[in-house]
Amino acid sequence: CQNRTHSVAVLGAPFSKGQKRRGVEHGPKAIRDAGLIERLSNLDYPVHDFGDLSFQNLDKDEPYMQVPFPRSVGRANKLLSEAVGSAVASGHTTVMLGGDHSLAIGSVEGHARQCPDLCLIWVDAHADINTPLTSPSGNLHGQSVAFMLKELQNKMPELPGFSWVKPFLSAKDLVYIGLRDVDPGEYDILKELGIQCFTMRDIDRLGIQRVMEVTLDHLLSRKQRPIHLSFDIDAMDPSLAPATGTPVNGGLTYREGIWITEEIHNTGLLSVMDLVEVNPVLGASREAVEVTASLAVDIIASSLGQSRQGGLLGPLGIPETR
Ligand code: B3U
Ligand code: MN
Ligand code: MN
Repeated sequence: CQNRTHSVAVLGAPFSKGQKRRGVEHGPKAIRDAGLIERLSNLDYPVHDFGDLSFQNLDKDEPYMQVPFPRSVGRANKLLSEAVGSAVASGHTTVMLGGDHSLAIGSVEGHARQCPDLCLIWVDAHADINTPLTSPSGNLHGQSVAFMLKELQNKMPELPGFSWVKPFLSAKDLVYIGLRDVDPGEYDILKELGIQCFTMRDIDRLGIQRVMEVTLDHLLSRKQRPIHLSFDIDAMDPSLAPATGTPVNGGLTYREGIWITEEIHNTGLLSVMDLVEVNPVLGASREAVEVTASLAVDIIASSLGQSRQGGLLGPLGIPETR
């Protein structure tokens, strides 16, 4: 697990069974169509586009305790875990394009297998920390973090499709940013485990600069370690990211979103990032889809070092006339 980006791997995960609305499986294509690969190739390292994973359809996948498609979600995440693990093992800073946010289970698990001391920054309107027993919807994209946490081990039933996942993350190694729609069961879990959270209210109070300072201090002050950034596009304000399944008003501004990713880039420790929940079918117009996908590209490029301050010209510097 190296720090500083030398090369980037892009991996698409066209998958939507962590929730019930269709369309989010087209997220990877929408983000690529918005020019992702070209934008990343303007930064200074090679970009390897590994294309999209192909997920098989299971004909029989009955709900288990209100949870829809458990076997499909479990299997897709196992495949993704292996793909992310091998991209990280090859030394690439890896970008996973979703797909719904249940995919973070496989993405973070595969990353953690290679880099067991990673820390996780979860940027989202939602905490995605329901257990199957607290979830109001049953949807697995609202439960991803619960599968990861060691402290929730005795609160997680065994779901078909998930026997390969063993909890691997401690509550102290996780920070949330952007929360504004937290279910009662989730609130209890966040409080009981003492998880560091910055809700939109905290961002209003402290400012995004201070929020990132405390976030990075919380995760990195004892030692430098790889960062996993799991970025749900619905963290951004719905005026900026309308094409998503569960928009919530009062989200991050463009500049707050970019500040978060610039600060993460500046640590030199970003190892894997997820960009999830772009749903091109839910945009009210073509323009709504395009602004959402192009925002996703900006967030990814900024995480990987695209700078608002400009960059160097190259070794020769300013051309001379004589
Ligand atoms: N917390 C709710 C809603 C939700 C979670 N994640 C999204 N929506 N995108 C749930 O279903 O668990
Ligand atoms: Mn989410
Ligand atoms: Mn969300």
